Amino acid sequence: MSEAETVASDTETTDAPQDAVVTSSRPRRDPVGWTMWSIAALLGIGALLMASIALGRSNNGTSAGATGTGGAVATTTPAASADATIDFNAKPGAEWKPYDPTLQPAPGGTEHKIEMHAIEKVIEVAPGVTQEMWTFNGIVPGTTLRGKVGDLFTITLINDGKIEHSIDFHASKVAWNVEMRSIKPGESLVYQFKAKFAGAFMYHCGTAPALHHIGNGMYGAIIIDPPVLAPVDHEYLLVQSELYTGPEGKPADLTKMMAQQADAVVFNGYVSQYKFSPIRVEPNERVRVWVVDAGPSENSSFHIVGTIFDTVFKEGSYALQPDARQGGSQALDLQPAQGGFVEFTFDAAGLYPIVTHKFANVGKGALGLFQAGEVATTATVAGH
Ligand SMILES: [Cu+2]
Repeated sequence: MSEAETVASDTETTDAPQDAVVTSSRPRRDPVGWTMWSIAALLGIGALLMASIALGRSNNGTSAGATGTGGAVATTTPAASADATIDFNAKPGAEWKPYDPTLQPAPGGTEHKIEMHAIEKVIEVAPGVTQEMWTFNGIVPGTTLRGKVGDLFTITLINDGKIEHSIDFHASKVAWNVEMRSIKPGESLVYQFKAKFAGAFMYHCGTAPALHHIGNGMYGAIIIDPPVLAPVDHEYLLVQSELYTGPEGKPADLTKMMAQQADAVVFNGYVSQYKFSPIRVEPNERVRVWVVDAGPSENSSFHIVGTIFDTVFKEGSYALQPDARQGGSQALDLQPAQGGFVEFTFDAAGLYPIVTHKFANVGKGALGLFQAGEVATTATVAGH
């Protein structure tokens, strides 16, 4: 496919579903079809590279597990080639609903009694691709928990699944062999802890191999608010993770996880989710985005094109706040199992891509959009 043909076919995607804006019922024109190209232009990546990323997906999907040389490779090749292949140019169907990125405030009170169900469930992870995810409460990421320092959390974990599972809250100080023990299908346990420290914590299933359970969807976020949290107009949560596809409708591929050969890198469990369903805010509104890197193995350089973070909170501490230092931050760097938040505004109406600036992963689905105000699609397309 020539560059011109590729661009032409990409512009056809501007007729994507128009009803998917997350935070607003206002009608909008779908601006996303050209996004990969506009980001490429913005960041100085050539169209040929983007085309090769797009075209290279199928190669990636079939070659995973078949790297290197030697006799062992041949035995893994047939299984790997059966893995579901993600088409990064495909669009979700009309029934698709995005994972709501809105972070609700902590519920009142100082005690939180929560039921968590470990359950395997077939979930769409990319347009036309489903996997049997291992989940907390049937969603990936699992249900978000939130409280403040000093709160008491009493979680009942119920295993409604087919295999053993467990839970490990990074916001807790408890014995691994007690609260984090694995339970069989039909069993339950009570995991209680007092939140002693503020942060954007990960929780996950720790049943061996933990790599497989985290890599197949058993993760989520527990937010413990710091005592000082400035008022904002919107709060969102984005959890970055990888996908290592197994066959269609089946669990993810542990071999690819061990080789760190991710098929996709995603925010909130779905390829390019908020490209398909931009997060709607208004210019000059203050926005706080909490970010947790669930991994299992990839880091994040969380960046929003077109703005600068004036506040950064990472791993329990403010790295930056608006003050006489007049500092600005361009990216929040997180390793797996780290979290924090950034605060910012958008100065003008328009589209603002959400990425990890580890840019190989943008072409693999670590891409979203903020839409600030009304956007004239034709004008923005012409601009690129
Ligand atoms: Cu598990």
